[in-house]
Amino acid sequence: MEVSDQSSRPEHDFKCQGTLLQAIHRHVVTTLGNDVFPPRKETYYKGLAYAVRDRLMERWVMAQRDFYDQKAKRVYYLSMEYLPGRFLMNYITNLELEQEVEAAIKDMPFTLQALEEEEWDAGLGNGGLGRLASCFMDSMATLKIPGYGYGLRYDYGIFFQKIVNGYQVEKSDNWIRNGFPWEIKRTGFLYDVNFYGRSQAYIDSVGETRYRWVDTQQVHAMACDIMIPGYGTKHVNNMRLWESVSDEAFSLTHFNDGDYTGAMQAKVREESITKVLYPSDEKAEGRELRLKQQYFMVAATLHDIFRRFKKKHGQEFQKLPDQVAIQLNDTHPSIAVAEFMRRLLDEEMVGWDQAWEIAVKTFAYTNHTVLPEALETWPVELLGRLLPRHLEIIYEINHRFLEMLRQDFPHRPDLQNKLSIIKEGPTRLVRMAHLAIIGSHAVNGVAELHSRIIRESLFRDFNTIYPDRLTNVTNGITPRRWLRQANPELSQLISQAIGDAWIADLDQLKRLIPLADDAAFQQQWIAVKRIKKQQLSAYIQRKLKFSPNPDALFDVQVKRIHEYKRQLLTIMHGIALYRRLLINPQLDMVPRTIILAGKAAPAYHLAKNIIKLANAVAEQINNNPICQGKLSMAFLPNYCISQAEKVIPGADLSEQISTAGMEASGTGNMKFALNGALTIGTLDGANVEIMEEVGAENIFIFGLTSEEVEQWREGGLYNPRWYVERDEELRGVLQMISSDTFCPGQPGLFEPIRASLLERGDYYMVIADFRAYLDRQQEVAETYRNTGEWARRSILNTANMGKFSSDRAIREYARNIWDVEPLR
Ligand code: HBZ
Ligand code: IMP
Repeated sequence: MEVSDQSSRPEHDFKCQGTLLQAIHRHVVTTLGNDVFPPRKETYYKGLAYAVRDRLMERWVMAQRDFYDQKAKRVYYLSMEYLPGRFLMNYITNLELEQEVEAAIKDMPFTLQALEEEEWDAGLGNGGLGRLASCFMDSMATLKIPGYGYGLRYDYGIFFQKIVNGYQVEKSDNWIRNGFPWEIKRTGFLYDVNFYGRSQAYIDSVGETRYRWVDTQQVHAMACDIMIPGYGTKHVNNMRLWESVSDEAFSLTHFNDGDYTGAMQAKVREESITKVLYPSDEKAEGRELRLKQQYFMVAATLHDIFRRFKKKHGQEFQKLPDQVAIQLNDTHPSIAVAEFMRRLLDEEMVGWDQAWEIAVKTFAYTNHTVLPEALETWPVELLGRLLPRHLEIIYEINHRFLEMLRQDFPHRPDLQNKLSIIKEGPTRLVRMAHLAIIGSHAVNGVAELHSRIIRESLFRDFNTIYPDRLTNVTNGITPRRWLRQANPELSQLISQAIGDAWIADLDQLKRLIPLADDAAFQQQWIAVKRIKKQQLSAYIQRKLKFSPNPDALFDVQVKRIHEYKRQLLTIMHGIALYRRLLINPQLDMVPRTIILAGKAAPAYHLAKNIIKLANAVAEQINNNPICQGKLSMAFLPNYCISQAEKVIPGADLSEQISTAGMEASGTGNMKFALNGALTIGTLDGANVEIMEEVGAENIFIFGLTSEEVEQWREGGLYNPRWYVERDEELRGVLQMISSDTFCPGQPGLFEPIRASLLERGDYYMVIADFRAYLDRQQEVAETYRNTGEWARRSILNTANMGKFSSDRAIREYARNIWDVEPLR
């Protein structure tokens, strides 16, 4: 199908306008079937959502035309997870509609903020990896890069966390229950996705052996589109999430047999592929349904990519790498390498060598973790049963790869086993990271330190054989959501001082540097922080029924709960302060509120035990009169994007205290510093680069370095008991954890925590860093007493965050990995 060329198309051949209020009313009445009177929050939220969406739709169609007209190279970001959070304010911010919206609803009995609260977060991801994908969507659109985000539209996103009696309880997250006004469902637009069956060889018309995949079972993929507007541009990108729908033709045979319930069961089975997001981060999920999800996303996406390519370029597949870049967000979508080969070999009849060259030029892979338990492998048996043709292709890729090693590295026979895609053993495994590395022209880590660890240790031998393939792109965050939108008060202060160009060019924040020493500006800065702390305190009041004093130091750690992230250290510090007060109730200390939030993977028992400990300690501290006005602690339930937007701007101190070498990058660290929090952190992930940007004197660094951690582990040099014997306070804290101080009537409740530290070797070296951490915290408190000095450092943190804009990260991907240019 050819679309008429641009010369025959009128410049602006459609108009969908009118005032915003008219549009809201029209949607309330005609789309939602409601009366505009009396105005109800829920219907006005939706009416406004549709009205705002309309404004975008027109731009979106124009942008899509531009892609084709300019024959632009397109970027496809493949990710099993996205965490976009709420859309309403994002659209309003990026369309710069704030004032128009305020004017439209000025006579309503509710505020824009109240309407915003009507929206349920789209929580289609676990944590950093998913949120990074969403920040990248925002930056690609802002930079006018023709980019698509492809993923899955899970019916149930990351579970809703309740805290019941101090324990995490998971509730299903039925996020679309009240409808989702931002998506456009392409109900008539379905692709088949195949599973199972077998590979069949045949001789084609020119006498070549070819293969086809037969006797498969089919599921359909339906496209659901969400528009992604850029800031300060009319450019709009698309995020396409696939939903699985059942094959009615398949079920029809059952209906004809009169087996109504059998047919319904088949329908339910098929629809279940996109039913729910797997809730574990940093741990590979070995279940068949997870591999099905991955292949389902990949197969539908590549179908779309090939369709779009062929529409303009027919069978000229040698042009594919000039027209298409595919980025794999971790190994989760890496079966795409095999599917891409299958399409070229079996469906487009391209020869192996040419197909492989095209594949490698097209793919790139981002690694987000060094944790061994997170590196995905699939049993050969499972992959071969679900995707028999793909296993054959993987074998062939591996065979040729190992042959290349034999020829080019004859003196390194060890590489055969180490680098093979197949890991031999009682259960033979397919190593997805190896497939992704071999099938990509670029592999990147997400912070300098992480990329160095990848090159020198995790993928060291790959770095030897492909010396230019492993590279770095340090992560970034979008300043639109994480400053402009989450902190309008600070944004306004900054814009008053230096103009608003920083929103699209974050390096402009450097112009705040001279103001860091300006006493009047410091006062304004402190006043804004105080407002954000008051708002956070009110939020805590709503959630937990107590409101921390906004003059206390707000000490915050919010992220997924993980041993390597060491929430335990934060809790142990809280216990140590509490213990000091128990020993000396008159102690003069800087008032502090410790705020924690985060979800634990449902099967991660120790992480859930840590949540219980946090809640138990908080309850005692908050109810003990000696802590009044000096120390309080809050564990906020259900950490999610919209909660992060409330918590981060209210933080004074940002805790980024992972064991060095374990956190690939972190992006929360960037969000806090951008909002003027000072960081207490280890030399891990992007903290290292944050220190370089803000200066070592404006950040509180402590603890072992990644080199030390590695040496100590390898040499078996580390003995936590050595520290315990020498540190009376540490002993006291551990004693309080392992006694029934925080679990009266349930002795032994926190024994697993004590055992992990003292019996099982303290793998994450909590004990080793305890003293250094407490000393640094003491220094934090002393610094906080000096309000002017604290404000100065806070301003300098914000001022030096330019590097951590996801716009910078996307420019690096575009230039160094994708070779794409922004649209004209
Ligand atoms: O990706 C995170 C890293 O831990 C963090 O350091 C980094 O900043 C961020 C963005 O690069 N990784 C994750 O969030 N990983 C997951 O959420 C995950 C989800 C499913 C899995 C494995 C990992 O099967
Ligand atoms: P798709 O994502 O390739 O299906 O295209 C999305 C939109 O781009 C379509 O709905 C059209 O608005 C526009 N479009 C599709 N094909 C062409 C073309 O060949 N030239 C110009 N615009 C096109």
